Amino acid sequence: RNAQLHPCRRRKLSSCSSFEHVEPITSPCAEARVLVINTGGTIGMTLHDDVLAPKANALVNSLRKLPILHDELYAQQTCLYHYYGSDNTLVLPLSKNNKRIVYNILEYNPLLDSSNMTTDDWGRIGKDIERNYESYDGFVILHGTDTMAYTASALSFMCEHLGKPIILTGSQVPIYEMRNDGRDNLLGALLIAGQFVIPEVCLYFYNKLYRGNRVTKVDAGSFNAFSSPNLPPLATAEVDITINWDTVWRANTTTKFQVSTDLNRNVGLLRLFPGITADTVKAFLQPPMEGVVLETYGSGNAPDNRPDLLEQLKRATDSGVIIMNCTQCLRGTVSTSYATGKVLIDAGLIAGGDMTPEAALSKLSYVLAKKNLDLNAKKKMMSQNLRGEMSADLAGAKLCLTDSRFIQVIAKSLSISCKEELEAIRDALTPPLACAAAKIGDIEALEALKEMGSNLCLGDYDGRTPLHVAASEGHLKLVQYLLRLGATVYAKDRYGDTPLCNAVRFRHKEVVKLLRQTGAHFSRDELEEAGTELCSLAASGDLEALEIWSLAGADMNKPGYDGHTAVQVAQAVGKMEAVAFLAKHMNNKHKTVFGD
Ligand code: ASN
Repeated sequence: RNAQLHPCRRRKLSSCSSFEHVEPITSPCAEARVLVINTGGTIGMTLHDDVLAPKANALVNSLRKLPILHDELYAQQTCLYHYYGSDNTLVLPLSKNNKRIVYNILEYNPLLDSSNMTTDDWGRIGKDIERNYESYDGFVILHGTDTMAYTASALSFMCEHLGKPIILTGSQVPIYEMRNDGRDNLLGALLIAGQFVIPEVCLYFYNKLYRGNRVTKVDAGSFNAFSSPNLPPLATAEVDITINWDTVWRANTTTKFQVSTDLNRNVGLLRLFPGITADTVKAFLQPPMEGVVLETYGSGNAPDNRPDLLEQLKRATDSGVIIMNCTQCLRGTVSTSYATGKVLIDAGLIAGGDMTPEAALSKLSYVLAKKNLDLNAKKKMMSQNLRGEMSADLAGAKLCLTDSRFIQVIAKSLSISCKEELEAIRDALTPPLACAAAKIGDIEALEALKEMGSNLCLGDYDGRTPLHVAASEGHLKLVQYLLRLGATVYAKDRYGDTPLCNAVRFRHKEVVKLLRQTGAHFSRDELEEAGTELCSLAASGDLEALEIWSLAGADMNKPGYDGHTAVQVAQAVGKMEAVAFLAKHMNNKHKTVFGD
């Protein structure tokens, strides 16, 4: 009976009182964990004196009663509450992909209407994500819609080297009302955060997942409240959830995730309008102002017959204020096609491309707070694309799919000519070909696949990505190459294994180090299971493997299934070298932060 339960909770059963009263499930499925941070917003509001205001301590209990957002029977059958030891744990019904999403809700006090949010609140969210990063597969932030685009933009910059999905959502109508958009928004955000490794700060609303720093709120009275005017959605949740992987931003990094909460508050937004006085502009640009987003006309234009105005702008940039040129238009980019645009370059403004004002403002706040950068370095950073917030210059774009000889040959033999069919073939062929190339360490073959526009991060029929294969084979250079291309260290194959698990199993120490440096970590369940493995390695005095497990982040104090630790086992069988090694590495402790 024990064996029929979810494997990660088997061990805990003996002390679970509810177990005897329910039928156990027959086929354990994969589980993902998502942390929901409830900051407030309409989604959890109720009417008080005829106005909407957040209601504390109500959301978890009402979600628990909604079968689409919580499966109580499964929770009982798998001793969910017992295992997670917290009454804010919920679990979704089985997804189409045969996954269970277990989620914890961390509710802030006080809950805020997002109009009351400040940069301190962004910092708090960032720190909570950082603290819980290794314990969850993804994060959902419940947030009011009014300033959601600002928070999403700010978090996108604050979250450096992000490898997991962070999805903001909320609603226009409270979840407690009969007709509401909160249930669908929360459900969609949870399903995506738990099932897809999209390493971005995103915003999910009305069946669409957007890049967080590309959105703006465009409608106060519609469920379709957000728009991402210059970038198509990252995913759509219609009959199926379809991820637009070509658009997903990749961090191209071998550095661990961290959150930078330093933000400069001396920034502002100034919108040009016909007849604006030089005095208004001058007043706005006075110290302590350090960074301004100037919302200009059309493709980044301002009057070129107003020397008084231009002089104020020039004075400010000369004195070190960074002024970004962003358009007032909802869609489109700043360019230099008009004389009325060129005058702003002469005044020292930086072109903001197609950034939204929300993104440009929070980017300024983030960049200006960097203490180790001088003014020129900050200006350079402002004009660079840091998190996919602005579109790249398309000059020198990658090879067109139809240019690829390989695909041409296949297309010819299959009598295919249209672009969509070609893309379908490429996408079907890429994963197994890329994995085969990774197996033999063939970077050139991977490079050729990349030139065809292939995504080298996708998994094959077993969910194994090229990074899994390269890690198994110990191809350090290739692992580096794939990480630089944005391959995710959090991909799980059908057995639930990550590239880190593979590198540990096949004892590739350097690969383990590189993956760890990039932020790879064992899951909570793997850390739980590690004790037994460590005991068996200790019994055979396998120092090499013990070292690799330690490098991979295993807790050397973790007892095995019978309660003995590895050092006790090594002592009992007289493996003194192992005893010495383990004693030295005993302080490598791990704990789950949420709930501490
Ligand atoms: N005023 C609300 C807020 O931003 C609006 C909403 O969530 N729909 O918190």
